[in-house]
Amino acid sequence: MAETGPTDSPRGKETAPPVCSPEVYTSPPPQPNERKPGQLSPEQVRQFFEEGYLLVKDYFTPEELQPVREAVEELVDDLAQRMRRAGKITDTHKDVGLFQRLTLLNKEYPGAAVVLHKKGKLPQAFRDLWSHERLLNVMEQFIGPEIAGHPIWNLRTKTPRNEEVTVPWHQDNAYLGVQSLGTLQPTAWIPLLDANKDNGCMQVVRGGHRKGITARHLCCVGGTWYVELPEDEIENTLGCDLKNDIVTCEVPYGGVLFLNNAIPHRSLENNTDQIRWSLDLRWQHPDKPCGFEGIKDVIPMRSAKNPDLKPDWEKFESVDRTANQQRKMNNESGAEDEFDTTIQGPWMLRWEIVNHNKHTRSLLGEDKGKNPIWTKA
Ligand SMILES: O=C(O)CCC(=O)C(=O)O
Ligand SMILES: [Fe+2]
Repeated sequence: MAETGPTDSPRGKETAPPVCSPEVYTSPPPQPNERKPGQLSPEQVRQFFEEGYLLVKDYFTPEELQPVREAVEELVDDLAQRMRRAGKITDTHKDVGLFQRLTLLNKEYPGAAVVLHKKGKLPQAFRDLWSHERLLNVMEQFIGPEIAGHPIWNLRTKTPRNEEVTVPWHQDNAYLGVQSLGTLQPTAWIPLLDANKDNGCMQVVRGGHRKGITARHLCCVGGTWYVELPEDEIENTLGCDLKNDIVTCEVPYGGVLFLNNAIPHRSLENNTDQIRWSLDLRWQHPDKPCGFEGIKDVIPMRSAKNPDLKPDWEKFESVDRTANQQRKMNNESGAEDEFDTTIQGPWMLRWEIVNHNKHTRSLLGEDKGKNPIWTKA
């Protein structure tokens, strides 16, 4: 397990990087002997571990992703109807298509995009994609034959010019507890349309994972719940050269961007009039710490030891991840309100809070005595 840095830091705040675990992020496991559908070439596996990311175009056909688009359409429709019933909006914009409807809902009820992002419901099409045989064959190449889904997965509701869905520089490890520093947790980032620099595709800092350090992040950016990895940390602590190492990852529809959990990345602003929908799904070895202990467990998906294993979706879905995060942060009322537009999570305890907003302020609520590990920043 990873240790934190100096012990004289305020409890719950990390002021120095934890010890390094470079080999976790840079060493592939023994590769499978059999050829299986969707597997990557040895060169692609090498790139994932050496550069910290891998872009694969044409991984899915449009037909394979169509059910995912339809499931998102249904989620938006369901949200619109619930908001109208609750008197939050008057027009559900029923006839507006997938790439615009949520923007209109968000105009009438600012935060609708956040409410949907928080929802965390897994329609069948999302389950099928996450446990897709070809993706699990890739995960076997990255983490070995024991594979579980990580509790943090997201539907990104990236409406145009919306700070709340523009994610600043970070390492995914920064959103988790220090105990998972020794766990490789690859992400598949899958857009539901062509993602490009105009509609807010991802950028990565090539090689920023190699030291296996989670550098010092700050909390929280602007009016959001996001932590930020300052650029000087990326250069000085992670040893990257931002002039040369930033890679803009335009991913065509059907493509997948694989990300290592220690690589710095961000998403650009969406300057178009279309919503840049994407899903990010994560996996890890089922027995290793996931960094989200006490909030939600991993979901085992495939096991060489137990070839009959099937994901237990009902059990996984019975735990509301976001509401649990909020409860842990003493925001009981936010957890109960289905239209609450704030997000709180354990990362707010881990990093120094240099900017307060509505998301962090709830931590200062009446109930803070219940949360003795939190110290006012
Ligand atoms: O899609 C985005 O805007 C951010 C995605 C991200 O940070 C991730 O997949 O880890
Ligand atoms: Fe991320």
